Amino acid sequence: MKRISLTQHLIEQQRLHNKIPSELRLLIEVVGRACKSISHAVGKGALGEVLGSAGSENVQGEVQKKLDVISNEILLEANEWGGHLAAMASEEMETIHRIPNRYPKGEYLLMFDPLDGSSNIDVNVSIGTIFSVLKAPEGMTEPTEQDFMQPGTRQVAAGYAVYGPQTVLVLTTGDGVHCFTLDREMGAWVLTQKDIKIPEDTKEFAINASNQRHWFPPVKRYVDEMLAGSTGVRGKDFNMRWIASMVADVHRILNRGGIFMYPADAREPNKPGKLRLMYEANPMAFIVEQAGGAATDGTRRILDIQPEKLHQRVAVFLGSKNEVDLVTSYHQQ
Ligand code: AHM
Ligand code: MG
Repeated sequence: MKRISLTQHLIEQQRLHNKIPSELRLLIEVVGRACKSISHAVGKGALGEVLGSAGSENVQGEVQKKLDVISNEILLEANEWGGHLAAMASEEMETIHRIPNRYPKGEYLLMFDPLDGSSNIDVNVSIGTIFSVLKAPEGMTEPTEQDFMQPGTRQVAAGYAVYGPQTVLVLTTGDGVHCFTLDREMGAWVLTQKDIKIPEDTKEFAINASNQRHWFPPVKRYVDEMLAGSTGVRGKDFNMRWIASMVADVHRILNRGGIFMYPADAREPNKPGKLRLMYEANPMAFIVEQAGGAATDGTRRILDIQPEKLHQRVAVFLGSKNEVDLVTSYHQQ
């Protein structure tokens, strides 16, 4: 097998489509390098004394794990000095992180969830990093939070890494979705899947069913119909999977289809869902759409939502197109 590295892939994409400026390529490679470091830290586990709580909370009131904090630091440090960024934002930081004055500034804005699936860190289940890249608005001098308030359609790149049995990096720059596997001995990202497509139909769904009693009627109806199996209105049996790491659930769906749901529910009417729009839902929606799937918040296309706050939450339905369309239609009735 001819091995194509991440760098070679990006350069060839640039030659073919003229869509990946060298600054963006550098940015993606730096994020890829940071993900290698995170993968290394995750892989050490108890031996690296990286497990357990950091003894702090993030802005969303969630207890930070040591690896959440370490991963955030790795991404900040890796991306600060390259000159490709104007600012960064992270699940683990209350407000944006401007590039320090000692470094040159670039025209991109980077957002990330440094380590997604925090509840799985200490139990050796797949976790990952999610990132999204926007262009800074024209004429911006000193970046502010407002400069990040762009809908997901404006993303120029998005991706995630999964730290699982294998470490993989899944990436889109708007020309399909490609997957790279980390060759741990060589320290290289090697292209292993090109132009991934999500099957339009599926018999698999993912939702945290312990919240069932709080669901709104459209979600209840949709899940009940799947659970009714082959004798119900859907006329087929469905299987359920829930890893509690969005990266791992989305990666399964990308590879064999399925629908992932984290709906809003009746518990907190002002808190639509658990997942964050800017660095979880948007990048995943971009990837899923690029793979031929769909992503909505039940009524709207996620990528069309105009963000209002950095840590804004959103309900998420994404994956196989026909299923996302169906559950979305139940919300619209
Ligand atoms: P995190 O960013 O704090 O790790 O939270 C996001 C995660 C997702 O990866 C996952 O889909 C979801 O939370 C799991 O939630 P729950 O614990 O309710 O099943
Ligand atoms: Mg997360």
